[in-house]
Amino acid sequence: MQQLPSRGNGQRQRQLFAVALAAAWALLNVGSGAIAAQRLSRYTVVIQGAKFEPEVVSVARGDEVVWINKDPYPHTVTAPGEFDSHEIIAGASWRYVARKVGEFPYACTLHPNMKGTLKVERSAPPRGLH
Ligand SMILES: [Cu+2]
Repeated sequence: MQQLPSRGNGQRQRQLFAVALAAAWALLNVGSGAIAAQRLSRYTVVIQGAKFEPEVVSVARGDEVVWINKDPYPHTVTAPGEFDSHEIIAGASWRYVARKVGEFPYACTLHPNMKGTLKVERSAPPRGLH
C-alpha cells in the first residue's frame, strides 16, 4: 500500500522530465532560428536635426542599412563613386545592401557638414560588442 504513492511519484517525475526535455528542445530550436535570422542584419541610421545617428555604423558584408529621414526637409546619403541615395524626402527612408567591404565616408550633398561613415567588414562582428 505504501509503495503505490511512490510508484505514482516516479511516473509523475518521468512525465515532468519528458515535458522539460520537450521545452528544452523547443528552446534550442527557437535559439538556432534566432541565430540564423541574425546572420543578415538590418541596421538603422536615423537622420534628425541634420545629423546621422549613429554617425559611424559598422556592418558585415551583405547586411542592410536603412537611413530614415525624420527631418521635415530632404537629405541625401552620398559616398561619391560608391553609393548615392539621392534626395530622401521628409519622412522617407533609403535602403542599401552593403556588398563591398571597406570604409565609406559619406555626406549629405544638400548639407555638406552632415557626415557619416559606413564600415563594411568581411564577417559579422561578435555579437554584443557593438
Ligand atoms: Cu542634408
